[in-house]
Amino acid sequence: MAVVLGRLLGIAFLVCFGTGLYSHFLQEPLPWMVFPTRPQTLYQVSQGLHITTGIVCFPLILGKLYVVYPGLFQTPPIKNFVGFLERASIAIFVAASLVQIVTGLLNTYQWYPFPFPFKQTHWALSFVIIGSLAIHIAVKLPVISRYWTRSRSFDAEGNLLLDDEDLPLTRADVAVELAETTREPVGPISRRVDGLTGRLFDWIDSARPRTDSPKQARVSRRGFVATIGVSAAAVVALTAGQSFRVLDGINVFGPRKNFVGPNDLPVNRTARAAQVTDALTDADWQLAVSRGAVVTTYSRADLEAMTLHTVDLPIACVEGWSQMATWRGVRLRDLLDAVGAHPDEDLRLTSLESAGGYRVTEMGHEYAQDDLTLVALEVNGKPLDIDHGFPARMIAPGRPGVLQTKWLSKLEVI
Ligand SMILES: Nc1nc2c(c(=O)[nH]1)N[C@H]1C(S)=C(S)[C@@H](COP(=O)(O)O)O[C@H]1N2
Ligand SMILES: [Mo]
Repeated sequence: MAVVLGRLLGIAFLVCFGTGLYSHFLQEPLPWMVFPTRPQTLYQVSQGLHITTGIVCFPLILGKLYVVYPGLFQTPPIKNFVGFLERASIAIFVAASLVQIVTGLLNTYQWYPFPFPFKQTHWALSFVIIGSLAIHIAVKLPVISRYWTRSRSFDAEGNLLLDDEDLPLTRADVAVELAETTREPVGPISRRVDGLTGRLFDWIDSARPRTDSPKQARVSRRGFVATIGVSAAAVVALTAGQSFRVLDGINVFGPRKNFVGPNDLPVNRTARAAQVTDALTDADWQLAVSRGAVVTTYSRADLEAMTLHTVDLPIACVEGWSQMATWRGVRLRDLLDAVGAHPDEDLRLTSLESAGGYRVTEMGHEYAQDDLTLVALEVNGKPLDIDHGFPARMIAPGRPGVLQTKWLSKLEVI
């Protein structure tokens, strides 16, 4: 069970790490990075996977800790240097993982009852986790490779031949070992496994002294697997609807519900929270588009008078929730062409918002030049609500929600 859960956790952590790196670099790209803009739902899927996989880690980690719990209290606590490395890496791994998934989950509810910044901590801990996992696997590598390379076989007397230990291991040796063990009985398992492993179990079973009455395991294996399986399925089913439409109907715990909010779309940060007032967005509002000394300005009426395009693109928040919406507005490229921007030039976006980490952001040329990237004026058939970024907001394919800037005021070619 420890190995099975360990493998599942290994996969889950790699999925979280990979999708996490992708999300991180979308928000803080290295200078040479260029990102794919298709499929439009790429970030929605990758971040949905990140959050959902993170949530599945809860039952998996608790299950794994339950299984290995007795091993955590061995005596003596540390046997040798490798043993020390192993236990230290596990201690760090377990602690970091628990902090990571708990604070990650709280972040999806935008609840921060801890004294450190979420984003930086989440980023740093991911390397602590992957690093200590690598040490853990490295320490276990001899066991792992022995498992995959060992050829098990039996001699004519039915003694087990192992290729790297004192050979052969006799029935009598095993009987002595078994008499001292208090693990669950192996009998019933042998009927369910085939091949060499099955023969190995049969063989061990046949060597077990008949007088031996092993203590019952704490929980039956079947009950344990069912508990982990059902909890994992339940936490996914009851939250994944925030990221994956098909499960929307049973989204009980996910903090955002589809279609609930102005324009039938949830709001992340309200105009009020961002201190964007009606006065800032009234008829005097203007969008300035510039490249060096060349500046053009547009009122909302000017933008409405341009060729408008309609696109279906999701808002996909880093916190996991996402929703598809139908946007109508001016193609960004048309505005950039008007100031003579080159196809390989990036863009800086400024919002009316007075403070906040996403007031000023940058957009790579791959998004700026994309047909689907709009300065949106309407969503879902109605003018943008002020909470969705009225008078105008950016919407581009495959970008995290945080970069879909609301209440635009300035676009500068850089
Ligand atoms: N100016 C500005 N734009 C912003 C934000 C913000 O805080 N300020 N929040 C972003 C985040 S985190 C998300 S998920 C999306 C959500 O868009 P919505 O509120 O219209 O659904 O807007 C983005 N645009
Ligand atoms: Mo977001």
